[in-house]
Amino acid sequence: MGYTLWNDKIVNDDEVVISKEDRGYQFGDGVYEVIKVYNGEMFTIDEHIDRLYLSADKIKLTIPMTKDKLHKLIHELVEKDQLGTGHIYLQFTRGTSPRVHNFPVGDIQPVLTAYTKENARPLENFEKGVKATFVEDIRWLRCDIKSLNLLGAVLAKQEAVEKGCYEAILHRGDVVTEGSSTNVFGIKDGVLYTHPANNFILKGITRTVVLECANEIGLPVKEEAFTKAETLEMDEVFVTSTTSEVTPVISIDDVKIAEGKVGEWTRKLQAQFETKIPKSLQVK
Ligand code: DCS
Repeated sequence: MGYTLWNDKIVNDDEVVISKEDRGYQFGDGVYEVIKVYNGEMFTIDEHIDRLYLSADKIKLTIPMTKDKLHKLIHELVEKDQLGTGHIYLQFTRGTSPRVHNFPVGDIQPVLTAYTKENARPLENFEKGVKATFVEDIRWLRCDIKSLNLLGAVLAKQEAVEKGCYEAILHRGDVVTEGSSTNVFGIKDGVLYTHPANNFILKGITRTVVLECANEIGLPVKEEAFTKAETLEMDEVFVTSTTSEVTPVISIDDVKIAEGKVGEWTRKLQAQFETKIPKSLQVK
């Protein structure tokens, strides 16, 4: 039996009651975060909490507790679950009320649910790299919000999986934006490129950490978009996320990137990322 953080209490999973008229359930009206836990320690927790409040603000949802209180509750959940290495899933919906599209008037309480999941780090992917496929980015124009509305991402990832790929690399017209649940990076002639953090992508927490790593190892960064054709010509390509960390991409639609080998800079970035992980579980 697992536990769920439900509003301001940690309860047994089977005690959670979600209304059929919860706006998250009916409209995807809410925001979420996925937070990595290494050896019982939450990674970049303040950054995730800050982004959650920012996403909530962008959809005019007021989270009914302070950041400190939320931090404390999530910490309690991790302890109660005795989570080692894995992640926390957390979401706020706008709450429950009779179904109308506009925000309900009157008293409506946002609904928080959060739970943990034990998950080994995907070390084999880090080591060998993964395959990807290009998929048209059909999502809305506010991808900077970590919204519960994920249908565009769901359809893209499904297409990737059906093609035997790990990730869908999304593009608007010719321009690569990000992955269905990752940020995309390319390295060409010793420069690291990634799409600027605007409304077309989610500003990944891992993305920020990796840009920091690049600085630390002397790899110049340009936050500039690149095209599909340019992606295929990159010396190295990789994707990042909370759970994927730095995952090398070795082919896109069966076209090999750098002869299908994981590049030197990617290895250096992985090693630098590793130094940031608390009580490091080393990649062997
Ligand atoms: N871009 C999109 C569209 C994402 O959904 C995510 C994370 C990222 C980028 C990377 O952001 P982080 O580095 O902050 O994780 N997606 C989360 C998800 O839905 N599952 O795992 C991570």
